[in-house]
Amino acid sequence: MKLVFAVVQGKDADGLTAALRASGYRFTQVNSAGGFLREHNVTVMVGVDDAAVPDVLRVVKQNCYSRTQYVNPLLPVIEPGEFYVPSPVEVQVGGATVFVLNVRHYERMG
Ligand code: 2BA
Repeated sequence: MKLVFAVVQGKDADGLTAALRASGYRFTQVNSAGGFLREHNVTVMVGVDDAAVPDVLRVVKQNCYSRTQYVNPLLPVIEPGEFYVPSPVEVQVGGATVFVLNVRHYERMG
């Protein structure tokens, strides 16, 4: 068994979770934020048999899109009399950042 972690942009989360439900996958979604942009993203955790991993990755790929964001870099230290014109830096985000972990033990209790 594997646990697929997919960090996806907030804008893609509803489409992805609807597609996972439609395909019959059980999953948990956690609201998260990227360490770099500090924007809302969603981490989806899907526990599946090894054989289903390629299909989960296909669903993620079909529902998550790459987007260009612009980030203002931190202001540098400027001396009196100097001035600084900030120019935003282009960053490519997504489609999704995916980790596939081995699961040592899985059990549903109750
Ligand atoms: P963020 O950390 O907010 O990163 C957003 C985008 O900014 C990244 O897109 C990447 O293009 C850029 N970026 C991130 N750190 C950077 C750095 N130190 N220098 C320059 N550019 C940087 P993605 O790579 O598509 O990542 C999207 C989101 O996936 C990340 O949001 C983070 O929440 C997650 N993520 C990415 N790599 C990860 C990792 N190794 N471990 C855990 N989470 C990760």
